[in-house]
Amino acid sequence: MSKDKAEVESALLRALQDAGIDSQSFASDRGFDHDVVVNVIKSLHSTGVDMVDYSEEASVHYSLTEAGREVLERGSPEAQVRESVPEGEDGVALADAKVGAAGAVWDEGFKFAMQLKWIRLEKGAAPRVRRVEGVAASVDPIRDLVRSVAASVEASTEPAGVSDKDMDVLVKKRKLVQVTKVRKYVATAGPRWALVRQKPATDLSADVLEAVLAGEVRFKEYNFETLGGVFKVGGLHPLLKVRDDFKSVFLGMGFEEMATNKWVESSFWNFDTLFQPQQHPARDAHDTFFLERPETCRSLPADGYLARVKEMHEVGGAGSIGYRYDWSEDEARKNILRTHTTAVSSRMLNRVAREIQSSMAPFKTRRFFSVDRVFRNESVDRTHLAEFHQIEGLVIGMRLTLGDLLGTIREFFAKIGLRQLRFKPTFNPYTEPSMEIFCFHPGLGKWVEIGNSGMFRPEMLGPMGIPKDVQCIAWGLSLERPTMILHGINNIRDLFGHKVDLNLIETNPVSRLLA
Ligand code: FB9
Repeated sequence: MSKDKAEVESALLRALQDAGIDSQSFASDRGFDHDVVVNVIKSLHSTGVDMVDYSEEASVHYSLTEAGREVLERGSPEAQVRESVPEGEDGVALADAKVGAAGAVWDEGFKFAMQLKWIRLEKGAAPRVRRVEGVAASVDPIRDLVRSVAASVEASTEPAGVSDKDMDVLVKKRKLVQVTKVRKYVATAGPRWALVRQKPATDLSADVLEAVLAGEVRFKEYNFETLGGVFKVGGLHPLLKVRDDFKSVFLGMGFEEMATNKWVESSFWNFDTLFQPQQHPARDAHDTFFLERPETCRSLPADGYLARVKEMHEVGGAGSIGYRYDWSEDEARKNILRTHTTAVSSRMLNRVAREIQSSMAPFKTRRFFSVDRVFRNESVDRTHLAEFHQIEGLVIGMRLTLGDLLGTIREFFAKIGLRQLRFKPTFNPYTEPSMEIFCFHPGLGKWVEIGNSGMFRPEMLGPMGIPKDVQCIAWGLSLERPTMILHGINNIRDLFGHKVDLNLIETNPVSRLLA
């Protein structure tokens, strides 16, 4: 505490021993800064141990203007005019009086002196001014009330015995006194007043507890209104928050998360196992990022699966006529950045097929999901970059139908509040039937495409060895689109990339899909 503040506090606590104080008088009597006095009063009150009580009052302070000081020094203009008129019948010529001792204040003083009947004017060819003698008690000697009020104001900022009406004239009409509105604090000793500040107890120890029980100390009151500290900490990127929400939805529906840490994938898993022909335009360098190093994948399956995939592409099987072309293993070995997480789904399904074949137990439905980055060598625009996060869900089970796919999709999107859905037939190389998913977005007031879906083809599941009565339904969407809509972001560069506004990443209340 600064010396001034400590001195004020000590003087204040001593003063309160005898009586209450008002901050204005206390400060002016002791030459303290009024703001410091007020701070000390409030600080003692907020110690939480009732040392000092106070109330706040609005009051008015009067002080003399420059003209008021002139009056205090020389008397009011009317008194000066009266004094400038000589005693006796002759008085003085008006013309002489105007330039006499009261010349500087003649106009104002003459008017008031006439009103007070301190002087009288004898008109004529040569007007003269005479004193009025002995007519009223105020006249001889005159009682210069204006000067006496000025003296009262000089003596106290709140002069007693001056009527509001008189003060109003001096303030508004004659501009001899000015008014300052001030707030004053009337302080009194609280129930736990002491000459020295009492610190409330904030720690809990045996000694403190003993002192509290003895009534010597009190615990500091909890302040439930106080705000917690704002800590500048890192924040989750909105995409990751929405990713968490979708993961929660999947986990809540009994889905297991697939491992998605292979961003570099072989064309075999990304395309061939999905029955996507090697001439498909999506496999062209204009749509896919091919790696230079390592250009090819060395570890393709050696358990006959590759041969079955090759056969399915070339001659078909399981009711399919295949694509009737010479399937190239070299093409399949080309390394790429995966273009969809369906490559991950394909690896997982192949593993499930191995489990089915190696287990005698009846097959139980399995549910898997993935959320991770995928890469497309496409032209970028306001809403598309060369990469995005794909969300994919799949269910593999006995005799699943399109109805199961529709129902699962409805259940999934309902959990993020999208219930008004429509399905539109479409084509995917690896699913049949396939459907685009639309929802009517109340916020946007229009139908929005929210994903794609389908039943994996037998040409995909067959070479894996998945039994014919086991089907697999799947759907996918992106992470960026819902996140951009949630944040009202129109340009994906405001969400993802080096131009992102970091404030978006810190505290942003909007960024959850789920309540
Ligand atoms: O996410 C997409 N749209 C979307 C999703 C949610 C959403 O929520 C808002 C709160 C309301 C809003 C919009 N789409 C898919 C549709 C379009 O945005 C589309 O223009 C962009 N698509 C991406 C691919 O485009 C290069 C989104 C991405 C996409 C498309 C298809 C799949 C996954 C992602 C798939 C699949 C699939 C199909 C069958 C079997 C397995 C996977």
